[in-house]
Order: sequence, then structure tokens, then C-alpha cells
Amino acid sequence: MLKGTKEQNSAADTKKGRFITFEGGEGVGKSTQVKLLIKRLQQVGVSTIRTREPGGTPKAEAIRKFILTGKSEQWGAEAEAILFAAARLNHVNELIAPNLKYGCWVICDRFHDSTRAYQGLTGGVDELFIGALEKLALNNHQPDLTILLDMDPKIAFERVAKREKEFGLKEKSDRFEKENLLWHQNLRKNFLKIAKNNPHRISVFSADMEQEKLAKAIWDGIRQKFPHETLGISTL
Ligand code: Z5A
Repeated sequence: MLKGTKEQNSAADTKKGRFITFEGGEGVGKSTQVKLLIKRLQQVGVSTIRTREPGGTPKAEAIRKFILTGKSEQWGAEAEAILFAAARLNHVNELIAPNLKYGCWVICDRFHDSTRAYQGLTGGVDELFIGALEKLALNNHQPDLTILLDMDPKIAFERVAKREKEFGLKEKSDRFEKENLLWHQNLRKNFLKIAKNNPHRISVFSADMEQEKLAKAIWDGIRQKFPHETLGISTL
């Protein structure tokens, strides 16, 4: 993992690696697919880094803890959007930008579309407000590709419940888990709306299929999008 200076980080236009983000509701399988994609990329010799939002750097992880344990809820949706953006700014400048610059592929579990979907379209925060925060936090580092995993939240919840049962204790206390099914169905529609408005960047995959089959579909999509970087891998 590389860390960068301010000068290094401002040069989004000199980046050599690819920036891929995974988005979708809770429990749709983002973390699972991020891990499977990293494995495939490493097998073909692409240097990768796996990261997540909110988080990815020590400062951003501190903000993650504050938000996901529910401490920010009383501040309201606008303030939460600012907190996500503050975490993102640090994540972009200290981890994403320097790694892209040195040719590493950065694979990120959630990014700015989560703010658009959760705080913006579903949480009611004004679009212009979200847009202004996004411009500041991204510092011209738009993902090259976003994989949106789409699934009925009812099925995703069943997966999460199964995971919690398997682990015995709940892994984490999550600020957004307590929202009701209708809220999550609305969130799903909003993610799809964002995808519809960004067809060149966002690819939508149905997440309601077996893990390896989904991983293969995603991999095929990535090979199509970046044929030069992923040449010579037809046996995978
Ligand atoms: N948030 C926000 O509001 N604004 C923002 O800007 C950002 C985030 C960046 C972060 O939580 C919360 O922050 C999130 C949005 C908000 N709140 N919610 N909800 P997080 O990152 O900790 O949680 P998450 O993103 O929702 O992750 P998750 O619950 O771990 O879900 P996942 O990564 O999508 O799923 P998974 O862990 O890969 O899989 C879930 C289970 O299903 C697991 O047991 C797997 O083994 C199983 N699984 C996975 N794939 C399959 C398939 N294909 N079949 C069957 N079972 C499967």
C-alpha cells in the first residue's frame, strides 16, 4: 500500500491503475465479489489493493466507527453526508490516488454512489449539496467502472441473518440496518436510477445467483471493458 504527498495526489490525470468500485444494498455480496475479483486480477499479474468505504485509512476508519455505531444519527442526514465526504477526501488523497498513480488497481467496496443513494436520493439530502461534496471529496478521481449488485433486499437480509447466525454474535452494529424493508426497497430503486443515469460507468449485475457464477459474469465484463490490461487470461 502506497501513501502519497499532496503533489502526487493532485495528479488524477497521470494515473496508471484502474479504479473499480462495488455498490449496492446491504448483504448483496459486495465484499465477497471484491475478494473474488482481487484473486482473479492477482492471478493474471495485476497489482491490486482492496479497500472500503467508509474507511480505508486510519482517519477514515475512525469516521466509519463514529457513523456506523449510530453516533452521527442525531446530527441529521446533511451532517452525515459531510462526514462520509470527509472520510472519502482522506481516503482518496492518502490511499486511492497514490496507488492509482503507481499503477495499482484499486478495488473499493462502496464509494460515492453510496452517498448519492443513501444520503441523497433515499435520505432526502439535496442533490446540489451532494454534488458539491462529491466534487471536493473525489478530487477528479471518478471510478473507471462501478459494479452495481442488484437484488431484492428481502433475500439480502436473509443472507445477512444467516451470516450473523453462523458467527454467533452480530459482527457489527450498523446505523442503516435498522431501516425497514420499504426503505431498502426504495434504496434499491435509487441505486438503479443512478445506474440508468451513468450507463458508461456503471454495470448492473443481478446478485441473486451463485457466488462463482456471478464472479465469472463480473470478470467477463471487466475483460470486455479493459481488454488490454486483462489479455492472456482465457483459461480463467
Ligand atoms: N454508507 C452510506 O450511507 N453512505 C456512504 O457514502 C457510504 C456508506 C460509503 C456501510 O456498511 C454502511 O454505510 C452501509 C451504507 C452506509 N449501510 N448499510 N446497510 P458496511 O460496509 O459495513 O456494510 P455493507 O456494505 O452493507 O456490507 P455487508 O453487510 O457486509 O454486505 P455485502 O458486502 O454486500 O455482502 P457480503 O458480506 O459479501 O455477503 C453477505 C453474506 O452473504 C455473507 O455471509 C456471504 O457469505 C453471503 N453471500 C455472498 N454472496 C452470496 C451469494 N452469491 N449467494 C449466497 N450467499 C452469498
